[in-house]
Amino acid sequence: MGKTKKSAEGQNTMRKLPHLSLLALPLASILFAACGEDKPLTTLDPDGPQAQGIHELMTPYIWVIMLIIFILVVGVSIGLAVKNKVDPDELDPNDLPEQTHGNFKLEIAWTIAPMVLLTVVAVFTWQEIWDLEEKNDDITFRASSAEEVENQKNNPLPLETQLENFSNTPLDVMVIGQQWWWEYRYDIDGDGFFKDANNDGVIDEKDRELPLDISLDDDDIVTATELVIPSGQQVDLIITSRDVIHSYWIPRLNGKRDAVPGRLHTWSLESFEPGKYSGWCTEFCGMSHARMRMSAIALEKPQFDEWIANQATLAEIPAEEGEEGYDEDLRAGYETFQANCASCHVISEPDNDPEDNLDTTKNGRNIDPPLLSGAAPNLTHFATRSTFAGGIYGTYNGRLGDPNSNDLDPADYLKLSEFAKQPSNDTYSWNVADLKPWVKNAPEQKDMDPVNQQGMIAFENLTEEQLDQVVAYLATLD
Ligand code: HEC
Ligand SMILES: [Cu+2]
Repeated sequence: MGKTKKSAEGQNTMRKLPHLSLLALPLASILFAACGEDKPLTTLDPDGPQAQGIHELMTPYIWVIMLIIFILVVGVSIGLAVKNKVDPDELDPNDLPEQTHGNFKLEIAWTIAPMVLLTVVAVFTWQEIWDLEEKNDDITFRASSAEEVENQKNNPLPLETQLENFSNTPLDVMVIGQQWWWEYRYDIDGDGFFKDANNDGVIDEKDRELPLDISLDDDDIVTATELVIPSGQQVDLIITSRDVIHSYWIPRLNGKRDAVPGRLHTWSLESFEPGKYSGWCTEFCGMSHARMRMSAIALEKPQFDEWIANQATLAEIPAEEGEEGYDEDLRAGYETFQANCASCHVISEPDNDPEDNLDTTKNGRNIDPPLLSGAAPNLTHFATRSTFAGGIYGTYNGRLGDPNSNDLDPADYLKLSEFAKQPSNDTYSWNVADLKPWVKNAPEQKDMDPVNQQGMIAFENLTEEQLDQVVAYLATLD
């Protein structure tokens, strides 16, 4: 053991250094994480009863249990280190501490203590899980009898009555995950989210078990990415998927719930106040999983009713040449859209030709769905959404269109589409800079695989003029 004092000391510092740098990394990341001004995904700032319940469960775990364990472990370590401190000058490498082998009492203690602790944790966690599940019990899958189906078909209620009934009924929204965006469906006519897909005269679980692209009711309001809800009331969700497993998560409103193809999962959200609540798909779902975002937009109930009433309207078809209000560019944009885009995207518009009845077995689309997933975002009211492409781009320039901002002025949100019509407005303007490259070559803007029927194809064949016209037409979808 011919070690000199110097080399022993050198080794000590060498040994200490990596430990310090290992500590610096987590410390720095905690510090930097706290610096972020916008924290769109925080669970620590709940704003609804469900999220608050989860938060209240978590807080004592962190601050009581973890703090006690932390103090115990660190305290005992420091205490022992201080108690057994040896002056390096007097260090005798052969003077080993007393060697012990096994300590029955200690081992029993440190087996039982965590068991007791975890049991306590489990009881409160189960309690919370049950509370959350109980909230979902309200969701009923409406089954409609033969008469109801017949009646609905022959005497549909006037839109005004539908809206009134809708407003007075607790809100259910269907949420469908798809590579790589979320679809929302509002059952505006009150006959459920499904139709009599197997043609046996009733709408029941047999229809719900069929693939989504034939079982879903075409009459519902269909939108994407932004889940608009009334604040201050519970909204029940029915969550499923068209392709792979996704997971729906709006952290400030509730925990996560998986979207599994072929299954209908129930979940609920409620926000205390109006606002924008960001979310992200949280189950790895392929190439653009990291770009599959969404948000819940909570509005005061009267404003929500206003929003729904607008979503329930059909899109306007730009006037033809010779008709009043003819705009050459808009009409050309519309025609380009019909020729290139309508095979995937639905825009619900008045159908004047009864002969032209869409094949109801194909979910309102008159062609075979060209996508594996079975759908592309419904664009009927595209200009009322503040973000697009799975919430990664703003449809408008300005705060509301910023995917990373949680700012929401509900009044502005409601009249967003008006800003599209006044390009010179400096608060918000139609985001041509992101929309045009998207229409031209979407796979270049967001990784997707259109060859394998996942996502949108590129349109390199469209001229600059045609692209401008299509983007201008999209702005009319208010
Ligand atoms: C092969 C099917 C297909 C065709 C054809 C298609 N799209 Fe798409 N489009 C999609 C899919 C799928 C998405 C969703 C992609 C995503 O967000 O990951 C999408 C997204 C969009 C969006 C964003 C919608 C939103 O709310 O997020 C716009 C706008 C759009 N497409 C416009 C067009 C236009 C204009 C055309 C015609 C020039 C077109 N699309 C042709 C499949 C298609
Ligand atoms: Cu996903």
